[in-house]
Amino acid sequence: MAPGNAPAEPVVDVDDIQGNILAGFNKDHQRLIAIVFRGIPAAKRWLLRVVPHINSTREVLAFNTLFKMARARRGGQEPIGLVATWTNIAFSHDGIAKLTSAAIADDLPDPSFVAGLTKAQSQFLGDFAASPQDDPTAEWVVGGTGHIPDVLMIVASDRVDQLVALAAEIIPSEQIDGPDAPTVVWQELGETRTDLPGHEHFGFRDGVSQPGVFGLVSKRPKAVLTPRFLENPDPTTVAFAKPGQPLVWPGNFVLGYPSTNRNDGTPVDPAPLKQPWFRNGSFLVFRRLTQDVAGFHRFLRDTAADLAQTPGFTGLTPEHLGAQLVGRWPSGAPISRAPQQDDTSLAADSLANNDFLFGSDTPPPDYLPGVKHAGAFPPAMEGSNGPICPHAAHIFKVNPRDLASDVGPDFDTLTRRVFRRGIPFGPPLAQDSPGDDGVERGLHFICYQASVVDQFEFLQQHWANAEGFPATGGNDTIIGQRPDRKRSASIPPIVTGQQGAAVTTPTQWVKPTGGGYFFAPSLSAIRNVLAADSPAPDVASSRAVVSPPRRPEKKRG
Ligand code: N7H
Repeated sequence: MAPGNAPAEPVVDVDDIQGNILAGFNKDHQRLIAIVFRGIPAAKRWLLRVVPHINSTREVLAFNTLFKMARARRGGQEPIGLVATWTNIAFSHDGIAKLTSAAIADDLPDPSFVAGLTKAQSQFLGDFAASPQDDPTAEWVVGGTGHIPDVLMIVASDRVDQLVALAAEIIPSEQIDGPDAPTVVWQELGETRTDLPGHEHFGFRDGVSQPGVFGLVSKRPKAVLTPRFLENPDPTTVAFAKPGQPLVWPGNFVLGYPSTNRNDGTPVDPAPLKQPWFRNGSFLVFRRLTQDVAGFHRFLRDTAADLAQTPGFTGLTPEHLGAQLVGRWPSGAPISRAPQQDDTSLAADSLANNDFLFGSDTPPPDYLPGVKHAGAFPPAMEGSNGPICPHAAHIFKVNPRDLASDVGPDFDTLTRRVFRRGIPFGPPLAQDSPGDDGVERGLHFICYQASVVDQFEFLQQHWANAEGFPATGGNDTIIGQRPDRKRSASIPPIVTGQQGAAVTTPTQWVKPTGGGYFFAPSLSAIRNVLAADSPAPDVASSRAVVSPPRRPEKKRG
């Protein structure tokens, strides 16, 4: 975008926004803790005790920058001893209603958050139940009907011992917070795979594609939140931070900032918030998704063996079919740039592994002066040789990139982007396992957005579940859900000039087994509104109730 034409980027309040939203903890160990309030005064006392531990965007950004610098100087080796342990917190509608009032909680600008991830909302997402009348959340381990937690806490660390120590200090305790202290109703540790770090249980690298955000971390014009590597000379097209990483206005992730116009990408002023303290908050969607790893790989083996007998798919391997269903190879290399086989060097290059378009050939990136880049990989030729990536592939279904979707141009797709902060749970299935080992495993899917309705729910219900949206080509066979559980995907041939094929899955390998909709408020909102007005301890306790002294708060801009 030419400097003269570029709209001014807002200063984002990185001291007030929780750190996992825009910066991302990105830790190897992450525990989710669901909490229910009993007495409200005790809940507020506990919250006040926890506030100093909740990490801001500035803290997480600073650590992530330091870590990347140290790792780069060591040729990619992880710096020893540079560890951090973080916490963030989010509240369900019920949790906010209890700490304020039902009317105030109803003021939050998202009907699905207000409704909660209840039976009706879960049915809307296509979650499976034995019959249409049954409640799909009935068997959930967390968040099912009648069991919605008030709080979801995230404690994440590079070291599990430090995670355990911090969690022990900050979870509610009757000794510290009084006999009516909130109760932990569920908790579970997510961990990066030790056998394949950074990969989810099906074997694919995760966390490769995240949006960039317009915005500054201070009034200095070059202090950008998302580092910039590219020139953006044409203000009428989507602007990119890195190749394939579009810039989205911060109001699509955090309340109270300009958001992206779905027709032309220009910034739209934020709608007035009914409560000023909603500013700097973000909606968190949590889905505990169990994965049938053996079932997925059995399907790939059987289907690839069948298809390999046909002229369009001669030599098709299970790995190649998996790459077509995801849109990336296990390493993370996009099939649009590596159509025939995995390319681990391409996958490892963060300036190349997202540099692909679906609607046209991808032009060479226009780097800013001084940016070092390898750039020796073949470009994606989806325009001339495509479609290479099936339109049913998971990464196409949830982000059709430059290709206009059923609801609008590429600018509209920007408004659907979310920040994903998930991590696997459960042990990996042994590579040589002949079948399922009966152990539960899956993904703690977490994403942040400014609208659950227009972002997470839209991606899941309108695109992933559908056969014909965002473009014709079938269902998302990874996360799409249908009442009969069968999903179909059209796969382009891997042999030029031959026919493609349609594959149909017999079952659903990813199943929701828990979850909820939450609001991650700003630090000042937690301290000054949600934890405020704590009266003296409600119930006499034999031990002193430790409550930090209250100090007058500075007003934030
Ligand atoms: Fe997905 N997988 O292993 O196949 N996802 N996902 N996801 N996902 C992505 O780009 C996976 C789920 C998105 O910008 C990759 O990080 C699995 C839900 C989005 O190109 C892989 C599960 C939703 C993207 C997976 C799961 C999304 C994305 C590629 C469940 C939202 C970015 C690596 C168990 C409704 C797309 C990467 C882009 C990428 C997998 C869930 C959304 C490998 C196994 C529920 C927006």
